Amino acid sequence: MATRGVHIINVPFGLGAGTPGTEHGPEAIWRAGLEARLAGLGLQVTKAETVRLQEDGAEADRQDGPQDGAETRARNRAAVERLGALLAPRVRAAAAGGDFPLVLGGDHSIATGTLAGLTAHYPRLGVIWFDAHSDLNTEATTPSGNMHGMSLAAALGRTIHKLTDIPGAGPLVRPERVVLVGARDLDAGERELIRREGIACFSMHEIDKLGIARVMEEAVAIAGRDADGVHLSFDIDSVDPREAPGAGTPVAGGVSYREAHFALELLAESGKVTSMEMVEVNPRLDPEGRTAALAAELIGSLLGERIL
Ligand code: 4U7
Ligand code: MN
Ligand code: MN
Ligand code: MN
Repeated sequence: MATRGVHIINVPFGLGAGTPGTEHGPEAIWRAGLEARLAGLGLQVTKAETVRLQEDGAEADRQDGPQDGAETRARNRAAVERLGALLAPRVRAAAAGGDFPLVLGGDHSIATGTLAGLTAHYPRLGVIWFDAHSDLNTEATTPSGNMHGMSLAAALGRTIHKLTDIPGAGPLVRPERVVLVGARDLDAGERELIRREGIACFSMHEIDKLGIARVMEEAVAIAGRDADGVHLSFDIDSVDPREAPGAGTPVAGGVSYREAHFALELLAESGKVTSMEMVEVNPRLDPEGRTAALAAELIGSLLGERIL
């Protein structure tokens, strides 16, 4: 990794998810010893800041159903949009400052804000979306109304409120530079969008068949094609629930502990990844803190930690 400074942006936000708790993700990942781990790698946290909505975390604000009227079935849409508008300029500044931007969620709805900030700095950004899901629902196709299942669609411009509606955002993310890794739970509308747009998808089937090393090699090649930056959006539910129990939307049959580490070690070796976000860690579902500990370890692997 060329950069030696890491700029951390904590995003304690959980209103895009159906299950409360991801708003406690950042504190749990820090508590798992993130800073010492980075220091051990010779990396310095040059800046750590927190982006939050004033009212987030208040259970009273959690809404149970679609609240935005007939035009959209997206729950807590206004809050997700406000959060994105606050987050994007901070991410842009982090990237522009030359340090490695590391965003700690929070649920995955924050990704639209992260990507808006990144594309402002890297207009030809590639994206590796490591997730059990594809987060490609729109307000028309979402089965749940939860916006953490729509953030990649928003980044591609497929939802009512999309990446380019965020003030200061760069261009939309291009489908030909998006790679899904670890998918095993796709909704009908998502499948259709993936096929129609020709989005590269290395589902668990391809990982089983090709092996994670080959998959990561191809993922880097696709995301990096004519790109000026490559972002890793890592949803902890990509990892098998046996190893990552603290995820709100667990799906059996995920990548193993070693596959996850190996994948991020290979990304580190590639030297191509210019930013990362770690999302969906829900400490409320995992009082032992195993999931946050894994998240901190995986960040270490992406930033160059080696066994020997
Ligand atoms: B996550 C789901 F229907 N697809 O849209 C939806 F299965 O950020 C799940 O990947 C979305 O954790 C999961 O609600 C969002 C569901
Ligand atoms: Mn996700
Ligand atoms: Mn997911
Ligand atoms: Mn989830």
